[in-house]
Amino acid sequence: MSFKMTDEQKFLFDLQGYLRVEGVLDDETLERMRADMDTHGIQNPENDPGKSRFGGFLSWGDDWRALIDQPTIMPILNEIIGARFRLDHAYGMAARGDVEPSGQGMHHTAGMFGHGCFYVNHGRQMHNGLVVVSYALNDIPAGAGGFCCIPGSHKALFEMPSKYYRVEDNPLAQQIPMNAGDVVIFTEALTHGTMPWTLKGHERRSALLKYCPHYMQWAKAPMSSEIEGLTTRQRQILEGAYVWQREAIAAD
Ligand SMILES: O=C(O)CCC(=O)C(=O)O
Repeated sequence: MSFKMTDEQKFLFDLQGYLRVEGVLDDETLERMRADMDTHGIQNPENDPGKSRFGGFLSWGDDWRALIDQPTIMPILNEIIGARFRLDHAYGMAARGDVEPSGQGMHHTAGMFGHGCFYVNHGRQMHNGLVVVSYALNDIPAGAGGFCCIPGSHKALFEMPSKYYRVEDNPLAQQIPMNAGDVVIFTEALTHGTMPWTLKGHERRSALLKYCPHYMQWAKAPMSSEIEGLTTRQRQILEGAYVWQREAIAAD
């Protein structure tokens, strides 16, 4: 990789289980991507995380495919997953506040090693199972809802009492505000969920790309790498899980 995750980013990701990176996508790109969502009929989404998901966006154009190997994010994936990271699956989330509010309960904990959710350190090297890169395509103001987590829970050693799995009335759950164009990267080992979206007339619009080590597959099947317009490197990142003679992802 041509540039590296900074020491401060490493400290924060290790400490919190997530990292916010500001200003990854510029305004013109965001404008085009939101227009693509409108063109593809991502309208009137429900405020239910299960029903507000959309897929297929890697076929929508270069702006979307560029998320696969986004230059600011690649060095971070390289550090926290390893040089042979792969994209396992991807979906978008859209939510409105003028329909029945509904959140998605907290899920996953540090102890789920066998399920692909893990966070461990060997010396000063972090290792992760599934890692989520979530792009805010619209502003996510403080208190609006959306992604929330219990910072530091990816290292919890003891079983979490069930009351801390609630997204509401949970003193440990923190919503993570973001500006359009910011990214939050988090390990799935972090206890996290979705707070109900409360803003009327302003949608949550996010794209979530989920990566994992080259030896692991989370989804039932790998994503198709037969999508038109993919670069050689993007195709490589979409390859299925295998180990023998797996090549490292090139920086450029
Ligand atoms: O972004 C969100 O609202 C939460 C996403 C989530 O729960 C997940 O990626 O597993």
